[in-house]
Amino acid sequence: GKRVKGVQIYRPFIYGTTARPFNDTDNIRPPTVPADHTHSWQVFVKGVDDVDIFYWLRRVQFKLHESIPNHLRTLDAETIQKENEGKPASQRQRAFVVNETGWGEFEITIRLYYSVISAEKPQTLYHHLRLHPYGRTEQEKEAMRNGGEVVAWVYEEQMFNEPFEDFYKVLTTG
Ligand code: SLL
Repeated sequence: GKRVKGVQIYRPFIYGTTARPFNDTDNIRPPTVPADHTHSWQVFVKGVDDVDIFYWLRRVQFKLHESIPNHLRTLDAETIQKENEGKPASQRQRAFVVNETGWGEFEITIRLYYSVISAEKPQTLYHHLRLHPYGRTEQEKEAMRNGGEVVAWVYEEQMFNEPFEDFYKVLTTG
């Protein structure tokens, strides 16, 4: 195939973590969760406003801390889409997401695999799981709190430079 010369296509997405401390009211520790785990958390990659990204991002691999069982988690868009079949729009999963519990912060390696026809190489992102708000000032810390949650989200734009014609069609027709 040929590349579309002089064209750059951008697709926005969000990645990051959301953490919530276990307490006695709104985030009760399930009985199966070890006693030293202080938080439930999730790491995700998704579209802005949950817009579909599965047509250009086909797989996300999250590499968690080695202390976590089965620390390499691979999610395929195809599998998620199959699980979505027959579900009402409001219940469809639109994110690549891993839900976990634990006690410590660490760096998560996020590997992005693009649509096969894009012929793009996988790309690696690094994201620090935040369980506790951080910052130099109370305002900075407060900005990370969202209700009882600690959010560390990054807005990013994926750029496709001179995409192949077939992929360009997919990108521009949805
Ligand atoms: C620290 N460098 O010492 C970090 C390591 C590891 C976090 C944090 C284990 C969860 C599980 C967990 O939370 N590990 O056992 O499933 O703070």
